[in-house]
Amino acid sequence: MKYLVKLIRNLLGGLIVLVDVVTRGSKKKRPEAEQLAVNEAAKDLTLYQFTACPFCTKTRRAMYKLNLPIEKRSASEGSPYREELQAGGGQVKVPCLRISENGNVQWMYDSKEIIRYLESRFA
Ligand SMILES: N[C@@H](CCC(=O)N[C@@H](CS)C(=O)NCC(=O)O)C(=O)O
Repeated sequence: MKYLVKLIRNLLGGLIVLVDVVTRGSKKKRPEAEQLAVNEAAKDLTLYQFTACPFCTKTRRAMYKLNLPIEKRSASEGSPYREELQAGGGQVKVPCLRISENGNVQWMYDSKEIIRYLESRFA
């Protein structure tokens, strides 16, 4: 039963990912120098995520639309990044955005809050 629930969850997650890829449209276009600055700023951000999580898909979609090359780290069972997320952020919940700014690190949970933050900074 547990495996069936997991299978259905992964199938639904895969479907959401597929629909997202097909419908997400185009990326934000910026002048080259501006995009280079954005790419540089994105180096201080890391997204901890699951591939088939709808909240993560929504967050990745916003990142794609804003043309943000943010590193993604899988927090799935067995991944070393799962422990990193637990140790740094305090809980294994995704999506979580790790923000490193002037030597300070913030772990932002909740897709809505993450998207609001990215839009306020990069839209
Ligand atoms: N309100 C949160 C919900 C996030 C959430 O429920 N994430 C699930 C995955 S879809 C999670 O991390 N669950 C913990 C786990 O599966 O270990 C958001 O919008 O980001």
